[in-house]
Amino acid sequence: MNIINTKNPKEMTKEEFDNQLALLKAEHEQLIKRKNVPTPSFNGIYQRYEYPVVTAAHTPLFWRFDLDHMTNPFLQERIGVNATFNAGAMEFNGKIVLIVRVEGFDRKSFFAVAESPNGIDNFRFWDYPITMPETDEPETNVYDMRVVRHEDGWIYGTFCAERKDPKAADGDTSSAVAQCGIARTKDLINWERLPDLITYSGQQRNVVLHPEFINGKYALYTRPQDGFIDTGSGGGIGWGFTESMERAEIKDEVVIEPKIYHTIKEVKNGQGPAPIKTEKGWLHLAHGVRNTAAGLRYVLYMFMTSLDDPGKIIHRPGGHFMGPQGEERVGDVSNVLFTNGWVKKDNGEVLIYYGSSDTRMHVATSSVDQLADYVVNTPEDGLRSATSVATRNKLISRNMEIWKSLK
Ligand code: M1P
Repeated sequence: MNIINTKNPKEMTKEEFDNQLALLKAEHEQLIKRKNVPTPSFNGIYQRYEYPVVTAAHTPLFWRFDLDHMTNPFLQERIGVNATFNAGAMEFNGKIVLIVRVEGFDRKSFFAVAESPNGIDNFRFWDYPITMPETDEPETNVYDMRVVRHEDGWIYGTFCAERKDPKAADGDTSSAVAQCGIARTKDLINWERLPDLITYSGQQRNVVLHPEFINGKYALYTRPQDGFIDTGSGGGIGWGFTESMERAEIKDEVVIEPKIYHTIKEVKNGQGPAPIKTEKGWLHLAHGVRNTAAGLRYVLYMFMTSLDDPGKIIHRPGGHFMGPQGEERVGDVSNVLFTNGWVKKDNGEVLIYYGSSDTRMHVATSSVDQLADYVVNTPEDGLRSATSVATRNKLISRNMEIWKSLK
């Protein structure tokens, strides 16, 4: 409901202004406090939820509107927020926090913390976005932070730092260079910016710090690529070590999880959040990208690496773990699911956070046991139609007797 006369908008009186603002505030509170409910769908692997957990409309009104009647008599939204997506996630002081990629109407992304008591609903942004220090070579855009509580005692954020390509031809105002920005914090408010990761690949996105030291070194999952959009000879998930995070440099980057023809990761893939340690191995969540006549399609998939060597894959379930559905399919960049945050709780529950179509954030719930079962027991992709049929036929014949005995 609007207080202002939309047919003949004129400066609001102070009373109209206050009333309209009260309405906006009440609507905003209602949105934030809306109880989220599981969808009716069942797959035994994870549970989706009805409502996105964070949307642009969840950002505080005081980030967007000038609330002073004197300077804003039309109560205009002065600095709009376009989208809230691709959030890192962690437990922090007994709450679930998302380090959300917030994108303004000006197309610049920044990070902001949204906190919830249960991780399912009631996400509320902290009053101020994160003020991320810049390096000596300031980037144009930052996005997609992975947060990791490392065993060295710091919380690290690794994120994409994007700059205009200095080699771009005259008139090319699109080409960019992506590198891995690094910052660390103890309180998620004060961040110490460290130099960008040095690798010997052209570009980097989707770089994730492994939470434990490996042979006394920091270990990172990378995503080497030649160009900003096209991965060229890169495009797989890489793995490498650095002595220090204060001067992070990977001299030897090995692709451990390559892109593969005619799969869900045919064009490229990227590590999602940092892996979760289980008795069977490290659980990994990632995104895979393929091309279609309608553009790129991004889905989530999983794999498991060895406890002895987290760079060695021991289980590769075929196909996608989660693909865009319903409203998730549509947004600024449609047909995209992307993840860079999940939280394993002490009781084994796992909260999986994913962005849809570069627009909004969702949650799905699962457990370490369910995810490990999925990863270990889902057949691998046989890479041909014939092998897919053979694999499915095995399941069908094992099922037939049970199926016929069902009432
Ligand atoms: O627009 C879809 C996604 O595109 C990029 O993904 P990738 O790093 O795999 O190329 C990222 O910009 C990501 O933020 C975005 O969601």
